[in-house]
Amino acid sequence: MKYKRSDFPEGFQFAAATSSYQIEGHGFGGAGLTHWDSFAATPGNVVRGEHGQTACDHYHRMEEDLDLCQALGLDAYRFSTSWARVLPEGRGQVNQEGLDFYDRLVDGCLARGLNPMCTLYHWELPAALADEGGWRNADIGNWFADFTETIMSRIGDRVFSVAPINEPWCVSWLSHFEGHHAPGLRDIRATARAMHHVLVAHGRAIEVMRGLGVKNLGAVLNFEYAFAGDDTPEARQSAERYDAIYNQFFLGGIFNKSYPPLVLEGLEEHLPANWEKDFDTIAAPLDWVGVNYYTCKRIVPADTGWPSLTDVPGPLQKTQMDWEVYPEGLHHFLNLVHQANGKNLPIYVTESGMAQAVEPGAADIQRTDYIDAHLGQTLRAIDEGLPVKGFTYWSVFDNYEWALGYEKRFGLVHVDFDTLERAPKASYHALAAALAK
Ligand code: IFM
Repeated sequence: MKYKRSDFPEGFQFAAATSSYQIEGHGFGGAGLTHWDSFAATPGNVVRGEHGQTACDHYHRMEEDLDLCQALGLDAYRFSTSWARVLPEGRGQVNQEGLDFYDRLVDGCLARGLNPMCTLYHWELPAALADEGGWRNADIGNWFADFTETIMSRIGDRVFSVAPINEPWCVSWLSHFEGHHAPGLRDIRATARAMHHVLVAHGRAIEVMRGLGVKNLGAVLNFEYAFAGDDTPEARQSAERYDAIYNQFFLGGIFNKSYPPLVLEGLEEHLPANWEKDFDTIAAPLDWVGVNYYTCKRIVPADTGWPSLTDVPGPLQKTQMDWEVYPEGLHHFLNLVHQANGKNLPIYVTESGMAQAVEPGAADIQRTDYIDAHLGQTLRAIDEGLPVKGFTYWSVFDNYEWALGYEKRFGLVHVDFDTLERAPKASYHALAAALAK
């Protein structure tokens, strides 16, 4: 690799990430059903109907998996807790086995010198709460606050950092407007409510954790660079609208107590009553901000209702996801987030990575190039004075890529989904060499 640990400031955190449903195996340890189980069981939603019941069986192989993170030379491990593993019905009865699992996970990180970076929710909503409307139901802020209290009362004293919700855009827009993720809705009213409630839930969780004395609380947002797909004013306006929905809405709520006018023009009439009154909760002060960044999109107008846009293919190199590789976008969003928070908050790249089908032992050059290019843009921002404090690769392991099942391989470690055998790829070894102290 081109870059190495010594190119970065002292204390910079090199991390890698996973999430609960994507690796643990939700069939184990008394976890309750989630909306991903029923979404995956519905024909046509997920490639080959694949689901997370076994996934990487991290539930039983956690020690071996943390050993791999340690041997890679990481400073931190970013994981998530499953709401349905801790509270199988979403509320009420606690699954002690689930709490014990996350307790062992945090201690396992600490024993290996890995800072535990925790995300409370990475998309596996308990099915019982989905039955009650899930993210559309205004009560979800309180349900999520109770879950936060339960899990953080157990592990909150030992985690390095916590973010309540991974990628609010995916939880709301992708899942309620585009219908690509659970619960698979395509409904503008549901979308507006989910977008707002996800931010209220974020704020309530921060409030609860401050009360418990949990330290180092942040938000993890995802971003996609929006190019105009052609040289017309209409394409430029469409790209601005896409940018407002994807990149500005959640930042606006959290740091500016407002939503962008370009989003309100389509969503305002569908928001819950008195939505402005929730901004004090939503904008609870934070200690850091996380940027998840993978790619760019080329946006053109579409002859549909609001937001009247679609995307077209671009010319850059693509990954197995068919996503263009545009590292400069990361630099753009580090700057955007820096300006938006206005408080010089520490920024972490909490996810960046690429999928490519690579067998163990084979060269993995596109992945190491991708990491190098995104580390380069991170370093560029640091050199310009931005307080970027860490970089997290997605993901440690090949895992369940949601509606695309198990074939999209983001891992530094290859997983054979028949035998569940782990095998570090060439990129794992290259990164280990770059991180060696
Ligand atoms: O696998 C996902 C992850 O769950 C959230 N961020 C993007 C990754 C790649 O699509």
